[in-house]
Amino acid sequence: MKKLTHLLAATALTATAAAPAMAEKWDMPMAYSASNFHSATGAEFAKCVTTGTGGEIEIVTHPSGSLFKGADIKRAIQTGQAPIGERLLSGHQNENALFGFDSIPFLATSFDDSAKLWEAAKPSIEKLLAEQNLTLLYAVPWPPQGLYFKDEVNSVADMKGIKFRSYNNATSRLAELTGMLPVTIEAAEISQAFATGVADSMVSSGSTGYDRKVWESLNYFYEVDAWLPRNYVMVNSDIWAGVSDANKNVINACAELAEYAGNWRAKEYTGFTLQGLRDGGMNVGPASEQMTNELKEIGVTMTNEWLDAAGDEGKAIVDAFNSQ
Ligand code: PCA
Repeated sequence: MKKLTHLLAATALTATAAAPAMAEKWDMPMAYSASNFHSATGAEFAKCVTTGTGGEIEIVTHPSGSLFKGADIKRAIQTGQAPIGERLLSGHQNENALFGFDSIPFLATSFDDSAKLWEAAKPSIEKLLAEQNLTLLYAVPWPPQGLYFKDEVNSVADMKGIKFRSYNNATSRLAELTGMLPVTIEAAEISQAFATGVADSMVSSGSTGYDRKVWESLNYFYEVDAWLPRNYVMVNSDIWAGVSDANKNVINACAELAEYAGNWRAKEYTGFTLQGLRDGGMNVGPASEQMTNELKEIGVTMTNEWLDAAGDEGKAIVDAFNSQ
């Protein structure tokens, strides 16, 4: 962190001391609510860049999918409609299975393991993104994923026929394998979906349930700790190539700081939001032994399916993770 602070101070000074160049405004679409810790981290990152570049690059965040919806953010950045933005990495699993490395049930279930898994996967993901004209700036995990239901559920059999809100391929597949009916809905729209009965369950973090006040419709949260998916911030590579070295240094230093702070916030937010769900009136606790064991079996199936789909590179990621 010391090195980082020095770098930041040095680059900020260089940037402000230079003759003012043309100021650029970078709109930064983000999919999750302004109050969410990812959005708060993004807002701090934006401020850091704006200050650090002496206003040469001003980043303005647009949370809650207000500029582009989550599913449209990557394309908007690839095509230069927006220079920078944040998206759920595993949302791209339908393009390439590798993007789903962080949504394999029960592979990495703690913050420490999630960090190790990310270390193993990062070079492959950076390469995939680079091929799509995207440069990775930073990535931050969500808290562990648990299961939300309206009614009490003690086994996979109890899940049969329940309408399930999904957010990527892995979550849709989980619904299929548990006999539920998946419907993909952006986090920004789930409060309404639950209120109107479009869905009665989902897998997500305590954080998203808290942000969307799901206790207004749902009553149970089972702490399954299935996986920790990741959000990442990307910049259009053509635009990145046109940024001065001094400003690139500032942005990279701000990104490093954001990743550090975002990880810290994610951990802090885990307990805080689970308590928030309880305060909202939800039953929060571990799943029954039977349900846990049945979900673990489904996890084995999904791990094998992912390894088949992700090929040698996927296997190398899992092997590198397991050997750490
Ligand atoms: N919240 C996001 C993704 C993972 C999470 O915890 C969502 O539910 O859309």
